[in-house]
Amino acid sequence: MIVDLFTTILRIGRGMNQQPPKSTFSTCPHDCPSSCSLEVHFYPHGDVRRLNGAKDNDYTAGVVCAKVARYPERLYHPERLLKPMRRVGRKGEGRFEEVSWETALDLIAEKFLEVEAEFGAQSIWPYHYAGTMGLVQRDSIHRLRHAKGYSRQFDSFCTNMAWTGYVAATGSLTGPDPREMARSDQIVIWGTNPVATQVNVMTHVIAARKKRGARVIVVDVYETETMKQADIGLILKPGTDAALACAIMHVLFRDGHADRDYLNAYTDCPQELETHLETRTPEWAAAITGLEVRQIEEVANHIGETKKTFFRLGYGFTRSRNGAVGMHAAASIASVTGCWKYEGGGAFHNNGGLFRFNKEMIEATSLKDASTRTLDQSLIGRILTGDEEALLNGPPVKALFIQNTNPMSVAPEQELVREGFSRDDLFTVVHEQFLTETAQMADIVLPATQFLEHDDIYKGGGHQYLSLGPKAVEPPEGPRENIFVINEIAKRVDSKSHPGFDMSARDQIDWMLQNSGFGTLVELEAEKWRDLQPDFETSHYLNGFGHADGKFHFRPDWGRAEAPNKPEGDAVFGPCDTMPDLPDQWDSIEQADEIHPFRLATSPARSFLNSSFNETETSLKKEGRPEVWIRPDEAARFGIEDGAKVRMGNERGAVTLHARHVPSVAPGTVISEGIWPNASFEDGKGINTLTGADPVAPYGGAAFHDTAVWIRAE
Ligand SMILES: Nc1nc2c(c(=O)[nH]1)N[C@H]1C(S)=C(S)[C@@H](COP(=O)(O)OP(=O)(O)OC[C@H]3O[C@@H](n4cnc5c(=O)[nH]c(N)nc54)[C@H](O)[C@@H]3O)O[C@H]1N2
Ligand SMILES: Nc1nc2c(c(=O)[nH]1)N[C@H]1C(S)=C(S)[C@@H](COP(=O)(O)OP(=O)(O)OC[C@H]3O[C@@H](n4cnc5c(=O)[nH]c(N)nc54)[C@H](O)[C@@H]3O)O[C@H]1N2
Ligand code: SF4
Ligand SMILES: [Mo]
Repeated sequence: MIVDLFTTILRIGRGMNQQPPKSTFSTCPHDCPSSCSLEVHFYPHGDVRRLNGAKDNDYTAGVVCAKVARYPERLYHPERLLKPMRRVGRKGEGRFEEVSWETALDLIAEKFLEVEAEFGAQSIWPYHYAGTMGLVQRDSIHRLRHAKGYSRQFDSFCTNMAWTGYVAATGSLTGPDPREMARSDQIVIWGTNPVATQVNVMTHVIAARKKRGARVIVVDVYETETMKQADIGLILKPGTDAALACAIMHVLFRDGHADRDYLNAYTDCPQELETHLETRTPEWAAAITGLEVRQIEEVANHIGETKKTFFRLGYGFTRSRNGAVGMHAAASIASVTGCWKYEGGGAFHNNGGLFRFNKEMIEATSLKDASTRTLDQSLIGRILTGDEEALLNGPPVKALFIQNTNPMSVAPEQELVREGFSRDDLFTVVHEQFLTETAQMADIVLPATQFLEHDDIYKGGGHQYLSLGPKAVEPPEGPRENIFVINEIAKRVDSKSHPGFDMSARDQIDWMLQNSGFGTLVELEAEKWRDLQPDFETSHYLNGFGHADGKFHFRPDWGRAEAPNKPEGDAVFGPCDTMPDLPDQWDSIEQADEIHPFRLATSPARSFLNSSFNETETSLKKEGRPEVWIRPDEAARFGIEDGAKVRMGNERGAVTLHARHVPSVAPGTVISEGIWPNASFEDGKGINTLTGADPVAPYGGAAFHDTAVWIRAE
């Protein structure tokens, strides 16, 4: 009796302690270089109230973008998927009926086994991308793929040209500590729009301006929100960045700003570069870029005179058919001035190379069969419509299992993508948080948890932190995490066994950390995040660059260059043999012509993240409607009034949207911000109707900002 009473008191006491906490920490899972460390605040009843940037993380520094600060809008969205569903209407009609998880998983397994028996395992294509950047929930799909010998995926949407170009130069996907921007005298923000795409860059840039009066230079194809905050904005024609870089280097050599000691010690062929650049004058570059000679001279002079110049090189300017060459040329400027030597100097793109993990349990790498074909994710339209070359002469794709991506919206060559997804003989499973345009094409739709409802671990791209995102709240009844679905399918399809299929997300994280020399989960949990920035000399390549000869390469061996995204085997993409030997303008872009007088860049919208957040009302309201921005003088020549409805098209298709007159766009260029839902365009065809999927040199990638178009008033 007394014992009973005692335990009751204990239980009550414990119950009180178990009150939901007021706040906890997490990491933003979205596909964004900032990978912000978050504080998550709760209501007393346990629901998430708001998110803000962690103040005690010195990269995030208390700041997150507005769309993530409003996260409860996405977490508690009334249209969130809550139940597994099976299609009852025609393909794409959007009519589904609810089924139990058990039924849904059994149906999937039955169909996958049937397809495998008839067409082979490679006719099933697990298709994913970076809707969550968590290593466990994003990459576990490979475990199923490798255990079954399903087709592999070549990731080409995003990073290929940028990483290849940077690593061709430096030999390593690392660089100066991005926090050093705050201690810089001049920051060149090149081909990225951080106000929209990675807001934390601006925190450090603004600190440098306030504390040191640093100058901010922005290079883009129109006046972005970032450029509006700059001291100097250079608006050039898309795909001409290498010409600008060459002319800047020409001036640096000409005017005595080249650091000859640095060049001789740290670079492969400075003399050849100088000779080669003799004809790459500002006049030459002005004709290509649309800039004025005076602008190029001015910026070159600032770069020459300011030793502590930090080049923050983005992805945007590499989404062109010559993107790797552009990135390599821009990074080369830092090696001509030798600004790598200084704190607050050098050229930074991404820190992905700092994170070296053993992912055996997540990915079952040991089960990978090198002979299994690797299908290019950007070519999904061609693949689903039976293009032999895109299928690598293998069997047709008869079943898709999709997590973390929305190809019916984000993939290029949408006409083919739509045709492919509409096939009656294609069995499509989509595991999603919302009924996206891809989920609408599915045979089976499965509801997914959101990041606050599952455990995961994240690595920085735009910074150097390894961060944890522990589960913070219970999901509603229904949605399940990615690894649940993967492990349950594996059980049902006669998969090879692997211990990874029996591990929780926390077990996975702990195993990966321990087997990669990063301690344990419990240790990381106590720290929340860990700073992996190497020492100053290493970060600034003062002990040598990443290539075998320790030099910065002005002369990359395109086609043989080492790159993080280099495909296995000898595959080369695009006309590799005509790539320039030294930094130079390379005319491989989709040129404007009489029929297609404009070049289109599909720059990011601030309130969307790719196609994510285009389901939230606040973001939709802030962005307005799909538009194309055109210079008033050029619009006038084509009789296009401000606000007019227009058709924009090329050989790949046409879209209907509204024109807006914007004077600060590069000549001959038009801008359409954001990946809007297809349904927000008048005839249901979205912006990627116009973009091409042709793999670009040297190692693939989609040239989303490199599209020639015609425009006519409706
Ligand atoms: N709000 C928001 N944030 C995002 C995203 C989003 O869609 N919206 N997407 C996320 C993803 S997946 C990624 S990979 C990153 C990408 O982030 P960024 O590195 O910023 O790259 P992009 O967003 O492709 O484009 C950046 C800028 O490049 C410009 N640009 C286009 N062509 C050229 C060119 O030829 N030369 C130059 N100099 N500039 C050019 C565009 O106009 C745009 O302003 O952002 C992430 N963050
Ligand atoms: N026109 C044009 N097109 C582009 C670009 C461009 O600049 N212009 N940018 C390209 C680039 S850089 C990229 S990276 C791609 C990105 O394209 P996507 O990879 O498709 O990126 P998101 O739109 O963020 O879509 C991710 C989806 O994953 C879902 N998701 C998020 N978390 C989870 C989860 O835990 N589990 C499951 N099952 N699902 C989840 C989200 O709800 C969302 O629908 O788009 C490319 N497309
Ligand atoms: S800036 Fe990027 S990483 Fe940070 S909260 Fe926004 S989407 Fe997430
Ligand atoms: Mo991306």
